[in-house]
Amino acid sequence: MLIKRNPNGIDLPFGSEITPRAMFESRRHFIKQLAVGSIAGGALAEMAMREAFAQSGGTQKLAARPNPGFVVMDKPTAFKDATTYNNFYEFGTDKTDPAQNAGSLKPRPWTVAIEGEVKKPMTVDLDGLLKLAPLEERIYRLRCVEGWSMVIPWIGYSLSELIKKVEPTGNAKYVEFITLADKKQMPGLRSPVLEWPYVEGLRLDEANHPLTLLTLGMYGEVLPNQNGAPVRIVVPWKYGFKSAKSLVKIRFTKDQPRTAWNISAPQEYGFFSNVNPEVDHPRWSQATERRIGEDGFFSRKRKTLMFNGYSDVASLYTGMDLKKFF
Ligand SMILES: Nc1nc2c(c(=O)[nH]1)N[C@H]1C(S)=C(S)[C@@H](COP(=O)(O)O)O[C@H]1N2
Ligand SMILES: [Mo]
Repeated sequence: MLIKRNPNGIDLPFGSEITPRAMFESRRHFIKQLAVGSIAGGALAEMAMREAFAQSGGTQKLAARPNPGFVVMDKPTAFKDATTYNNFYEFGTDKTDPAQNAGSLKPRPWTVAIEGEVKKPMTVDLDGLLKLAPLEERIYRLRCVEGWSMVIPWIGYSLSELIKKVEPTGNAKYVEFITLADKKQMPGLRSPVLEWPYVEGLRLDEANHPLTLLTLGMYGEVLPNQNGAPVRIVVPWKYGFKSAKSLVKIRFTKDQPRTAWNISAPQEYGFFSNVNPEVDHPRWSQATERRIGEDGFFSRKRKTLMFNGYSDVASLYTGMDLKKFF
């Protein structure tokens, strides 16, 4: 694997579309402007935030071909909202914690081990993942079980592309997603809010559904740390907690994997976790949702849609009682 180190100390993949020089120049310009006092308060806050993202690696461009077959028509959430209102308990449980604390995550070098019930287990590094299949931009809704949602232009490719490379055996029925748990990089691990590492899982047919996205970027850039750098899963018809961030291992199994939220509160978070306005969470209704960025006094709540609007997936669940398998 070839790695170049740019002037800002961020590791860059060789040959990717990055202009460290321009980034460096604009930072110098920013510092000069600061010195002569020509930046107003609001702009300053905005630039300071961009600066923080630059340091966390979040401004590396990532080219992708838009895939119009996987685009919702809703207006995308502002980048600022999508990167400052997050759930990533490894960095704290407040919505603003991940943006504040995830600077300590080192997304390079990084490897993902693929193992278990497969004929061709492999360990792949980030450049390997970036080259495994053509990168696509897809605009997906993501709805958190807490009752808020976002619309994000993700970059990645169907997880099925990776699955076919490792050739699951006839025993493989489920896929387990295991994420990084490193106390040195993740201050939230000191708290026992969840069992670490954060683990999620899908049935193999769900994992192979074309919507299930192996995700390496968003908004034309690599994933910001707080959004699950350098690689996560996005399963748009399921509650957000299924979309595990900062993946280090993908394991194919015979049995249904234990999952972090199911372990912590099985009566509240089932294995399937399909978005379903008809099945309430024991402590609140799931009928409506708040779109992040539309939180004004007059903004109405949106109706939550079955499978988050991705009705094509219904065929995965024919004959199943979705009230029982919530
Ligand atoms: N490793 C890890 N992945 C995670 C979480 C987490 O705490 N740790 N939170 C989940 C939850 S509850 C949601 S709603 C989404 C939020 O993703 P986003 O912040 O990128 O929008 O990430 C999911 N993936
Ligand atoms: Mo969530």
